[in-house]
Amino acid sequence: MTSIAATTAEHDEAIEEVALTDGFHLLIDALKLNGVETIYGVPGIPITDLGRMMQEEGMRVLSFRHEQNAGNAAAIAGFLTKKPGVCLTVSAPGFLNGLTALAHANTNCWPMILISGSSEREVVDLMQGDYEEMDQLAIAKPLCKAAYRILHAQDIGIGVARAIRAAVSGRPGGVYLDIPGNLLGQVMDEVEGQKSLFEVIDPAPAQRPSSESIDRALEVIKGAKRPLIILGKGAAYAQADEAVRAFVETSGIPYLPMSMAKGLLPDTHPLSAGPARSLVLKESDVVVMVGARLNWLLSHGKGKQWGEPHSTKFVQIDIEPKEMDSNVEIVAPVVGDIFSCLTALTDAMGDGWKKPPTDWTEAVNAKKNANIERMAPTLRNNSSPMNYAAALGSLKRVIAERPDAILVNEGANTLDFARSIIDMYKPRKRLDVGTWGVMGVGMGSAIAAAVETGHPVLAVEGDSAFGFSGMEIETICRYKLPVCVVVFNNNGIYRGTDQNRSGGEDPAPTVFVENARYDMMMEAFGGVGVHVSNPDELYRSVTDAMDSGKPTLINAAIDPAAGKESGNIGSLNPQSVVKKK
Ligand code: ADP
Ligand code: TPW
Ligand code: MG
Repeated sequence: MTSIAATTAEHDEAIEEVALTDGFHLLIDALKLNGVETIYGVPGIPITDLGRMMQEEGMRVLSFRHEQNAGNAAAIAGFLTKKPGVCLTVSAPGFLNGLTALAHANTNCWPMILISGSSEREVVDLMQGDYEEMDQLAIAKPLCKAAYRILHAQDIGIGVARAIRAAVSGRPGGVYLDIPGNLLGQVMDEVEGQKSLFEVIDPAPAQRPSSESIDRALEVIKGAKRPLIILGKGAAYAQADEAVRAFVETSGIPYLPMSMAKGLLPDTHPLSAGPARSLVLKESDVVVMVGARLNWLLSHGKGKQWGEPHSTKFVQIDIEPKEMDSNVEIVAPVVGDIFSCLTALTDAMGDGWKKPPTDWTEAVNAKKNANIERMAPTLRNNSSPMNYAAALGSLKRVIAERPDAILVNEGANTLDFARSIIDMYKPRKRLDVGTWGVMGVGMGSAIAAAVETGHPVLAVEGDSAFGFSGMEIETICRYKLPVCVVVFNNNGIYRGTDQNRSGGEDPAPTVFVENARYDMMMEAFGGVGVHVSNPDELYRSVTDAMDSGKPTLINAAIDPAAGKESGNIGSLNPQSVVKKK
């Protein structure tokens, strides 16, 4: 005989069996199951409720003022954490705003997923003019590593898994995931739904190099008289910090860090050749590229910068086989992940390894010390108006005293001077304009850096660069993030002194309102605003901001005549042959 209790339990079970879930909850559960804890985005149809529910379900949802900044935050979150940063946008215009950041992440080889709501497929495909209609999947495809659309609630688990694996495996990159609005409302059996979700197993498998490639690389390195290691941001991304240190120190080879690889080993390391950059590029005979590409940032591995006649031999370590021979011949390609490749190389060097000839390492050191000495007095000049070196001398001290702080940096002169003046001491502490040299990554990067790491952030921004994402200081204040923004205010792009060549009333295209007070913008949102005009004031106000952790913006008046056209890369500007009469 069945007891009443048993009957009730059976009855409850029957009710449970018909329990339902929907696309909203399946998407949230799939992301959470795969360790996605933070979402960067802007709400609106059809994803407003998704954001609310994500927050309700314990995710951190950071709501921005513009999708490009949310996307830039997700991109840098990917770089910092080795997990895909996720950006959530509305259809068409929001999607397009986020797409710039997705393409930026892809260009930099950082894992990011842009999830965008989209409108009714039936209407989009017949081009019938839906609200924010756009064939987003087709548009995203050429700009990212992979693009997927999920049409059915039962495919959410697979769709999210594919997006995650595509973003982080092999060469990391940007992935687009299209979520038609009506997917979110689709209903299915809860038990079946949960069964369809899973955690991706080993999303970025180790890729070990062949032993032949290791032997070949070592033979080339052994034959070098003037070897050099170049560390790129791929090496920083790989989080193989000890393997990098062991390879550099065991080999005894001087190394040059690319911009975002600064701090992988401290810039004060005896083997750092940073301050002797021109010499080592020109004179080295064998260069070992570690997670760095021979693109424009290295003059494509050829030309005057590399010494003429050109005789440098390249060894290249990269996870992407297609990168080999992209610009010049790679005599020893080593394809695999940085950790596996460097560990194999260091192990194979063994005890009998011969360090590079001392006349080479001594020449590098002599040049390096001479350059450091030559620069020193310009960093201590306390005059007003400040030039770049004087202002950055203060910020160099700040970072030396706070090596855990994250430095965000963009602009032209503001970028180039800061990169060479401010020493970094720890890996992944310098975030900047990346492979494209893009302006506008500043506030997104600063927000993600604070959110993902909990460390204080110092954002050193050209006044033009800052303007691209400046509205996000409201976001910084709203989430009470420990971000100190320093605007290097020279009244314009490169300089604030240009004149309108027609003699007309409009200002020249490169100049802004004179002596603008960006600090007052910060005050409008309840943050701390400070105006400074000499290096001592700058040092004190940044120190106060970093001590307090309060959102702060320091407007640093820089001599409007101090900057150079395009900073260090003025030679890339085309020249007109027409002489003005
Ligand atoms: P930089 O601008 O600092 O010179 P790039 O962005 O040009 O650096 O190059 C980074 C390189 O690192 C890319 O070619 C990418 O494929 C590679 N990479 C990224 N992650 C890894 C990894 N885990 N192992 C090996 N190579 C990697
Ligand atoms: C998305 C072109 C390169 S650098 C720069 C611009 C507009 C601004 C330089 O002025 P800033 O720095 O920031 O005040 P400073 O110290 O030299 O005065 N649009 C995008 N990306 C780029 N790179 C540009 C335009 C550019
Ligand atoms: Mg400027």
